[in-house]
Amino acid sequence: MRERSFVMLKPDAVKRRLIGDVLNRFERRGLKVVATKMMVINKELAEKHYAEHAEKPFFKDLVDYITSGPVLAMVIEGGECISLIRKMVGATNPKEADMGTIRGDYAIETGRNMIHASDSTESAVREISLFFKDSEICNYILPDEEIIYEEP
Ligand code: IDP
Repeated sequence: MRERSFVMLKPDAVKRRLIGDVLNRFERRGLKVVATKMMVINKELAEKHYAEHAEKPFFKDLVDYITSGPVLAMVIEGGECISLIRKMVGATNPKEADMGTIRGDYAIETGRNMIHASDSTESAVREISLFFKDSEICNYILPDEEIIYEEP
């Protein structure tokens, strides 16, 4: 099995009807979606997910934002996909995000930056287990994996 990342489309992305556009980017890249869940996150889960920011001045706004509407939580699988997806997502502040990245192409403000993606193996494991049971993650093989990877 290749690396897995936890990715979440935040409420602004869902409300702006950008789910398809963003998922299309990951699929075109050759990555594999192995779990998805649309949900409204409660305050408790939001605070756990963003626990590392608990002392930051923007924490309350962040929790309010992420609980303000539906999110699309997902697990994406692919070769070294944690760093790959972070590159595709772009800088935290969309004004500094490169064109061609998701935030650089669609977003303007840090507090409405559309998407979350795990920043390390440890975060990915922690975040996936916060949002998904093992039984909700699908193991399957795509036929083009032998084309996309040198060693399928
Ligand atoms: P990341 O999402 O690019 O990994 P983090 O530094 O982990 O960035 O911050 C988590 C989230 O907290 C950001 O995506 C953004 O929504 C929010 N955030 C970070 N810094 C600020 C800020 O200075 N003002 C408002 N929101 C912020």
